[in-house]
Amino acid sequence: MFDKPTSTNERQGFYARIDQHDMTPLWEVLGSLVIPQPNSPCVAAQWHYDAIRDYLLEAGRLITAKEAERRVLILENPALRGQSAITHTMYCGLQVIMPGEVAPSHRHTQSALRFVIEGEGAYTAVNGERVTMRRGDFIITPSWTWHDHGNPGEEPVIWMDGLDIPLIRMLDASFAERLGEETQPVTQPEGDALTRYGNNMLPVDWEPTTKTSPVFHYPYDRSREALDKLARSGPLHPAHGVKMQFINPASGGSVIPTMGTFMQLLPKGFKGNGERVTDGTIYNVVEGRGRTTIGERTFDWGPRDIFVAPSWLPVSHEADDDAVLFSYSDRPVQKALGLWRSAPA
Ligand code: GTQ
Repeated sequence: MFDKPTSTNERQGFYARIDQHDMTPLWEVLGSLVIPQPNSPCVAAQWHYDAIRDYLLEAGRLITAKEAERRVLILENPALRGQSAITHTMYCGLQVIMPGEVAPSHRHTQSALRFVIEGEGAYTAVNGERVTMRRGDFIITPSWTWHDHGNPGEEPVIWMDGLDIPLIRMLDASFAERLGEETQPVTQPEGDALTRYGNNMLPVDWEPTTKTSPVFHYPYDRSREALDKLARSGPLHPAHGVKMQFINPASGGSVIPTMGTFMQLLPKGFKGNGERVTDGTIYNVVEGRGRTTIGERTFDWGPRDIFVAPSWLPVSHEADDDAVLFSYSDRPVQKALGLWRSAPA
């Protein structure tokens, strides 16, 4: 859109002289800075769970959770290798905790979400409360809250970690510290926060003190039941079926200020229209089989597979069975700044 002016010897000489003073001319770069529509360097990509699960278990034998602090294999966007990023703003990893292990308590300004993929019997502890992780559960660790994970059960437990690490890095706003104790003191009975804040009521004298949801566990059975009823009663959105966003009951906004989290149901036989959105999105398949076309590529998926759709590429889903997809992105950040856009593709 903004074409570069012609190059002359005189101009090149000028650029070389100002270069010595850490300056450069805008007119040489404007066309790549201010572009008519998003053109993400990120690519669409997929990780089949079956192909990577053995590596997670191998990591489980290679290093302890304690030594690693967090035993995680990071899923890197193939176009952003070395940056610990699955999109420009979002991080994605798969964490494994073996029976008997504890991942020690720490806190950081990065917010985290956990989406439970495999196994039962591990817990994550947040704000003095432990929550037992079950498949399909969505759990958050808000910014600057102490959190530790433990597995008193019998089997390895694996979940997906979504964090805003690249965004916080860009903002140079990372702080982190260790508690010093392996586990934080448990002060609340299990389920307390969900009962107190997650039943369409809030304690009468309670005022929020943070921008994060006071509910930190969104159990799968509740989300699944809602999606199922809504899919039956209709109408379906032509591009995304029934898609719900998880919310902070105190604000009606996103659960985590920097990350939007969603769960959608695509009924058996669904063939969605294409749609573009500006938030690059990470999907985790909970149930069902189908395929998603992202730009020029089509990815066949089944339970536990993960795929990523970059900003503004057309995305269209098809489902062979009733399919449920969990997803997350930086949508609340874009919305807060008035930047988020979507369009049919
Ligand atoms: O569980 O606290 O995947 O601090 C990356 C950084 C998980 C965690 C990650 C973390 C954690």
